[in-house]
Amino acid sequence: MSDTLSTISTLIIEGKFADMISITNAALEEGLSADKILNDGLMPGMDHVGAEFKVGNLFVPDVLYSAKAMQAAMTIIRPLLAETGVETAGKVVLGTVKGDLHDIGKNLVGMMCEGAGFEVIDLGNDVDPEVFVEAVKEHKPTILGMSALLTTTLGAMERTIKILEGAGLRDKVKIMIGGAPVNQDFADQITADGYASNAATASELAKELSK
Ligand code: B1M
Repeated sequence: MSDTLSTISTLIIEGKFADMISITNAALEEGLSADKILNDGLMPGMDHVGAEFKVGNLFVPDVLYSAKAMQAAMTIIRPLLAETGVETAGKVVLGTVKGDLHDIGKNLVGMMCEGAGFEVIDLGNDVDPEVFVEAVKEHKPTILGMSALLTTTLGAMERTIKILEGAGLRDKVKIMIGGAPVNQDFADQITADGYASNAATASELAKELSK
């Protein structure tokens, strides 16, 4: 890993959000691509934060500073990731499900999909099933993407699919789901069209489902 990528990971871990703009610009000036900065600098840092939070070595405020640092860097690399898509691959309506405020992973999925050439309509977090369904009606996306990070919010994915079925829209859109507690078995159980374990495979899956 280059020194700059390693510094980016460290700054994410330390939550040094004020330094993220300058280090991200320095990485770009060094010739590092936006996706390399994301995959080899920012994401390893965030993975480390998640692991340390889990074992109690980091606390909620630490994680929030790291998330803020991640978001600062993303303001610079988001448009660059989006630029790498040469043609519109389709439309993705994306959101974190009802009751769930985690949006870092969902935002990464959105950015990777933009990078893969999709137009992304991000509904944010804590999204009601009915709001997802309304967005499908309004935007007619190729893909509906739902993210959940809490085991307690997984049920909202199934509720959304049921409401889509009730509205006669289920066969109009492919459903992609993801998030730490989600797996392929769960996707099969709720009849989602696909599951991706990370942002990179999510954009590949979105392309696959759009064929
Ligand atoms: Co929360 N939190 N959190 N948290 N948090 C987890 C998820 C947890 C595992 C931590 C732990 O206890 N070890 C745990 C859930 C336990 C469970 O349900 N099994 C947990 C908890 C309990 C909570 C609270 C309840 C804590 C509390 O208040 N007592 C609370 C809930 C609030 C709510 O949502 N209602 C809470 C709050 C928070 C913060 C606000 C402090 C903050 C969120 C900030 C934000 O998102 N803006 C936070 C964070 C940051 C985490 C951890 C540390 C990191 C999550 C993250 O951003 N990871 C997390 C621990 C962990 O994951 N190890 C934890 C980095 C991100 C890049 O990965 O989100 O997994 P991830 O996304 C990946 C893949 O999953 C996938 O691609 C992404 C990129 O590669 N993916 C998709 C995600 N969505 C996808 C969608 C797709 C496809 C792939 O298709 C559409």
